Amino acid sequence: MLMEQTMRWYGPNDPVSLSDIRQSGCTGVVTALHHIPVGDVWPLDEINKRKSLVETAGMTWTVIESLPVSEDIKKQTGNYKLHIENYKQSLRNVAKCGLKVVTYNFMPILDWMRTDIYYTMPDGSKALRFEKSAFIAFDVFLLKRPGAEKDYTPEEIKKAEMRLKSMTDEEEEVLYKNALLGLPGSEERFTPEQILAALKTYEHIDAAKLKQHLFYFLQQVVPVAEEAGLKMAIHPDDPPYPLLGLPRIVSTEKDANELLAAAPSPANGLCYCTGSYGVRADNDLPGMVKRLGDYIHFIHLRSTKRDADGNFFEADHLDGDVDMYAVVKEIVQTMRRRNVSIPMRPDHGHQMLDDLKKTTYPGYSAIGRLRGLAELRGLELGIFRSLQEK
Ligand code: DNO
Repeated sequence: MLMEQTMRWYGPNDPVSLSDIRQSGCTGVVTALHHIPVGDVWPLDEINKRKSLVETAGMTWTVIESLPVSEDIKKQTGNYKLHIENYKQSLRNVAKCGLKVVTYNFMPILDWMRTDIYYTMPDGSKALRFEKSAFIAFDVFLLKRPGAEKDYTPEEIKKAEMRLKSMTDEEEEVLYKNALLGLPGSEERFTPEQILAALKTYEHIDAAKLKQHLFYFLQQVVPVAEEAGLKMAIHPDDPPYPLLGLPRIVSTEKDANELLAAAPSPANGLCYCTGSYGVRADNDLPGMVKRLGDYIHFIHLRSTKRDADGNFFEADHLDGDVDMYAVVKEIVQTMRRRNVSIPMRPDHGHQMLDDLKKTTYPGYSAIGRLRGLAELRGLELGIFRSLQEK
């Protein structure tokens, strides 16, 4: 059994069409109702509408990414009880429409964070990159987050200051914009005032507290998911460490084990993202598949390349620090043992060829993802066949 090949589709406004996704060899589509406000119930008719768009294009809506968790739920403030009830209802609704896997994350305020979304690779394609000094420059000197200096060493701050001085006004503006990019699927950016105000609301929430909130959320929603026959798949933090003073609690194998233990159920599982977990050298990626394989319900394959200064960029899918051969081999063995096909998507891709002229969601141009998918597909088939022959 091979992984089910899917790609993310941001919906009818996505410049990458369903037909593009189908031509790349996918049988499944990963999408979400980005237009429904976070915290509201996903109505049956909206879910069915999206489902039939995907089916008319000859594919299946395999995974929801994401059914987002509201800030109130993460902080246990305001309307969080109502939002949890709404989340349960959304779960029942998506299950009624025949969906099976629900991805979400528990990252406060921000989802992924990069300082550069057009980092030029030696071959001329563009990649996403996180540059530590640029990020510190943003945090300390542009955003001027109160207390930010405490999170860095004096050397780091000095370096960030020099980095900022080396930037043209235009580069500074671009850094500012990238760092304030909103959630995936939205074209909105936070204003500095909004982000500072949002950060303030987390002042009293440390990692231990945020974990309690996640565990409470899971204890509430997982039984509903289980009863409805769904699998929940939590996406890890990207990058997998605290940012802007915010706690991040899904960054390591230990974190994953804890959240699984907090609400034991076949419905409580993981979205295994090699690009996110892989930014930490202390995450043993193939080992995580081996040990957590029973709980992996969705897979994002992508590789990053780190350097000694804490920077990383998104490498080609089979390049970088992720040992993709070892990871895919473990996945093939896990699926064989479990007798299931786990949905996979090539996560991100370089902007390349014709796509360099187009505007797409950062990381989600068609051709770069197609290249990644094609390479991963070949790698998997090679491993699968050679294991069969043994
Ligand atoms: C990045 C994505 C994440 C992911 C969410 C899931 O491109 O992998 O933004 O969709 O964190 O909730």
